[in-house]
Amino acid sequence: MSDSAAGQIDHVLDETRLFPPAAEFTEKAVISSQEQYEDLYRRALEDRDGFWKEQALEHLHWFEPFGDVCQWEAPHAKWFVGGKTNASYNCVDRNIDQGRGDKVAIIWEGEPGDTRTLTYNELKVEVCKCAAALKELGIGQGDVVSIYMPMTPELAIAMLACARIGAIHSVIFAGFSAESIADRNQDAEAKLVITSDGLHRRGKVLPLKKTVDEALEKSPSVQTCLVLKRVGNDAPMTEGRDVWWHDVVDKQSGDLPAEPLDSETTLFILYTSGSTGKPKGIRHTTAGYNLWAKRTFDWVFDHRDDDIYWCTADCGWITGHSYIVYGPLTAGATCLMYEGAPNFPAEDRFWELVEKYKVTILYTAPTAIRAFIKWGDEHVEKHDLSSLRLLGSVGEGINPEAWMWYHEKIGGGRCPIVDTWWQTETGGLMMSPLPGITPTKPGSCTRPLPGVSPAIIDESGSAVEGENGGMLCIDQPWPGMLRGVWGDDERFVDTYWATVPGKYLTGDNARRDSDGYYWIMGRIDDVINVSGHRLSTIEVESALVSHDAVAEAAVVGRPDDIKGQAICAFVTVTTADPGDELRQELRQHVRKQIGALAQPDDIRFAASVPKTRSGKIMRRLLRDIAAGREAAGDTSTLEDYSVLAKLREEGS
Ligand code: 6R9
Repeated sequence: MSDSAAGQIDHVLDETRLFPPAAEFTEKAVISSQEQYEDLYRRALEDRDGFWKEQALEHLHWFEPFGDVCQWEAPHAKWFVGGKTNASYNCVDRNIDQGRGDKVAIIWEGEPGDTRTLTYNELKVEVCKCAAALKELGIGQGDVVSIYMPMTPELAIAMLACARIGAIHSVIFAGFSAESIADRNQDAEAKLVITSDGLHRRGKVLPLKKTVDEALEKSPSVQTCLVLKRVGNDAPMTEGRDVWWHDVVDKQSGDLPAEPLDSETTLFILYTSGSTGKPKGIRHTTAGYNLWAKRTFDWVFDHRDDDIYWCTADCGWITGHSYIVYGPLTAGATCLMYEGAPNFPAEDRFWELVEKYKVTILYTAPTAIRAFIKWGDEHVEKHDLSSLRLLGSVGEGINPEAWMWYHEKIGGGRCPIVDTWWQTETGGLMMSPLPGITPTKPGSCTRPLPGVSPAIIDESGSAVEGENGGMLCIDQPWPGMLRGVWGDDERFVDTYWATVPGKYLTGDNARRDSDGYYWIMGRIDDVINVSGHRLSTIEVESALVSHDAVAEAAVVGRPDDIKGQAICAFVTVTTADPGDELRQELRQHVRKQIGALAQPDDIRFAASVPKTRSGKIMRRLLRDIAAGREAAGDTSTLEDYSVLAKLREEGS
């Protein structure tokens, strides 16, 4: 048996470009020397308790001090045991205490172009009012509140209002169906739902409240529905259950003290889909999560007082939780929040926003970057993007060609790119370049942050060294780690801790190169095995995307009698009427870039590939299509069902 057949992955695509940080960036950076990083990294692991004690005392407000820093009985962790803090206090009041009351916390722009700014003082008033209203509606500590709202300031306000009184928020992305909302309401036994009459999307109005009404027919635990008027349609209101935000929130006093909460109080649950079974409610707690979001934000986004920071995610995802709300607000940042689509009214909306608000830090996703490339450079070139100093990427691996485009066209060649690898479960960033010191390689999330101890493990459970890949695990607890799966400890243990005992299984494959840089190779289940060689999907996809005619590619394996698996590539192209000639050319292109081994057996041209609602390519469904099977498993997170039907037709 060859090495690769024994569970290692053949690393095939050779990316050797290296981009060192510019000296002027390094000079002012939060982490400005390699020694400083090495020292933080060493201390966080060698003197874990001492390190995190210092961090927690300096970066969070404590109503009552904690005792033990970390109690760890794998897989259950407690951090800052017995201490009392409050995430809403840390995000709002603490900034006011430190003299930032008049600083702008949120600059918001709605899709129709309406705008609003809130200083930290103003944000506090809004959060207090909403928290007081929730109390009046019978919500208290430990109650679950589902939030199904457009990206308005009230979404962040509602999250912080829950945090203020110890209620647990469960944000549900406002693109999910009634069925998905009902599932989540039931699983969490939500008592109250916050929604709006509707939301603006690409110039249309979506009737959110109607969807919620449908969900509430199957959500017996929900007693109250709090409704924000956003679009002014005639949303149906049910007497005795539904109340308007402006009726119950606006009249409250703007001063409600934050509840001192135990460090391990559940702050929120956030549902993520698994490949099988119903979505899991990932549970995060107060102090550890809050500290992790804050410190990773400081380190990686190199935050300075005059930054205008924009994370383009939706608060319905973990990225919105940690890097629109908890991280940046605890750090006292000024955050831009945008409600709508990137291509409304035109494909330059993001760049118009960057220019208008002089955004300095932009954090977005590869799926967006690939769309911008497809839409054409002219939309970017219309705008002055010189305010930008730092760019971030999250959600999927970024193909090196997309990385180069981001670097050159958006970053003007001067902005470092932080490719941040992390998960809903990790609470915050785990591996990322530090923009002042890390020379970057397109496609690599580089190195672990202080406190993160990754291990690459083969199928026999042993650590794998060197360039060959394996399962990415984390072998030490960190403050932001998930504390469980809501209501299902067995699933928590089985999913994350049973495969490699005592280590957290991320579900991703990764390899580490000779510089100690990590390369995420995709989900473990996505690995393709061609004649005993295990290939990573992202490398074959990146080779395809580096061809001029290719906008996006998704690569999966399908059963093959001779090779075990054959490679099937779904390709979205920029040219009209692609045919056999281009197919041949793309095969040759991959052969040249990687080798004959990685040459796709099938190439299917597709108008689009199926993605999750957060923009990740859903290879699991493509595997079924490639094999000619019906798509199995949970499809509730699929963004557009019609894509599946089209692909099936094209394949037949
Ligand atoms: C934050 C977030 C987590 C999964 C993760 C991995 C993929 C995220 C990535 C990346 C390569 C990156 N992923 N960031 N893969 N490079 N920089 O996206 O959380 O929605 O839970 O997804 O996304 O596969 O395991 P979540």
